[in-house]
Amino acid sequence: MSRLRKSLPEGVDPSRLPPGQYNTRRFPVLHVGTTPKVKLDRWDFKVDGLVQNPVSWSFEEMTSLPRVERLCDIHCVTKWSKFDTLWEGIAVADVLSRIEVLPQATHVMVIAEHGFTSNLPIGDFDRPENLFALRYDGADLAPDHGWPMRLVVPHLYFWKSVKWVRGLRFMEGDQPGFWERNGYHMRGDPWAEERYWGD
Ligand SMILES: Nc1nc2c(c(=O)[nH]1)N[C@H]1C(S)=C(S)[C@@H](COP(=O)(O)O)O[C@H]1N2
Ligand SMILES: [Mo]
Repeated sequence: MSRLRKSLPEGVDPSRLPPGQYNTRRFPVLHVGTTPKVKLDRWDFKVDGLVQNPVSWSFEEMTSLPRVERLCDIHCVTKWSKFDTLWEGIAVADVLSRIEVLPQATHVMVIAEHGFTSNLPIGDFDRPENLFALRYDGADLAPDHGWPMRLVVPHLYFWKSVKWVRGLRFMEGDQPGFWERNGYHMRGDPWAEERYWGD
């Protein structure tokens, strides 16, 4: 039996593991800076840039949107992957249905507490499996994993899944976010091993 096979949970299809990744059952915590102390009564979710109707939603408004569940595999650029992670939250598609994005917008900057950012092409952002997660594995998100809300974009490396998310800015053309300015790839497709600049 190959090493790759042995590192996978029983019965998991090895084709689910992208090149250069290993499987873990743990849930490592990775971020720059400290975990923000979020106050829900001062929390808002702002959408601006190239939109017809900039919005600012309170936590109550945001969390009154319909809930969805998603089961997905996640892949970190530091080479761990985790299978069958269960999230509950608000579908990105549902948020987008309430915003009129202008036709010239091509990318979105996802904005978090402490000014953390990550950039995505709109085509990677507007996918049915993406969600703004409020809960993981049946419980509210842990503060370290992004409480009260994080983005989950399972088909790209996990640094695009912005924790403590607070807003979106729609842009014409691409701009690097925090990790993308510091050596990470602009897109981050794990299946193409788009890890760092020049990959
Ligand atoms: N706000 C914020 N979100 C972030 C980060 C960060 O530094 N700040 N790091 C990213 C990186 S590099 C990874 S690998 C994942 C880790 O998520 P986890 O700690 O829940 O495993 O969060 C991503 N989201
Ligand atoms: Mo990461």
